[in-house]
Amino acid sequence: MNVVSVEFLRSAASAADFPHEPWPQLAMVGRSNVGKSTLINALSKRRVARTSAAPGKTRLVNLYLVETARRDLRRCFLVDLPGYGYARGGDASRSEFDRLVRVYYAHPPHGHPLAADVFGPAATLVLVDARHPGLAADVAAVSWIAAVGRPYMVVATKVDKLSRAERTDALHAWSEALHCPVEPISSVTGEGLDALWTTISRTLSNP
Ligand SMILES: Nc1nc2c(ncn2[C@@H]2O[C@H](COP(=O)(O)OP(=O)(O)OP(=O)(O)O)[C@@H](O)[C@H]2O)c(=O)[nH]1
Ligand SMILES: [Mg+2]
Repeated sequence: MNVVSVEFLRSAASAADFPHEPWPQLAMVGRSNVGKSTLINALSKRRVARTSAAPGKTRLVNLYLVETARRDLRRCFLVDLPGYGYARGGDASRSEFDRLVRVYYAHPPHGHPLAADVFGPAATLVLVDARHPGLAADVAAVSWIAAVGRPYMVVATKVDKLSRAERTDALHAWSEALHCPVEPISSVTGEGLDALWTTISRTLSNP
């Protein structure tokens, strides 16, 4: 995937800050520390998003505008959302996202009959940690996203930390738990990222 440029647009703290531009938005959803911001950097091949070994780094809706050399997807937004599972009190099975994320999903994407002048996500990339198959918070998040009714795909991050045998078992367990395909990726080795870009382009260019 040829990323021509990537630019941090802004951090959205309320609905007025969500994009007004018509480019399709891919929202990154996942537990805190699963690797959302790191994946944005890996997909862009630049260090634009702030990452951290401590969970809870991303608190707002961070918008990254990507320009690509693909004819089917000239521009899109990669949207870094706050992670879940890091609430005070540690309610790991919480099934609803933070208020800001729910407001974000209440906005239809550009081209939708109800769309106004502020747009929400066209599709979602759900990230789960390959090492922890079937976590309740992730299962709940995927069913929440599925209920939104927009396209979504699931990737299992950090597969570089698993042996071949462990990874086969983990991926099998993940797709059983979520009842959908789960693609292995690693932002460290780059594994699965070209295929992921292809899926992203196909999804965002055919709403
Ligand atoms: N080994 C390995 N480590 C990874 C990978 N992706 C992310 N990490 C590490 O996981 C930690 C968390 O990554 P972040 O990208 O900050 O996680 P996040 O999902 O954005 O977390 P929040 O902002 O708290 O929601 C960092 O130490 C990353 O270096 C991966 O594919 N492999
Ligand atoms: Mg982050």
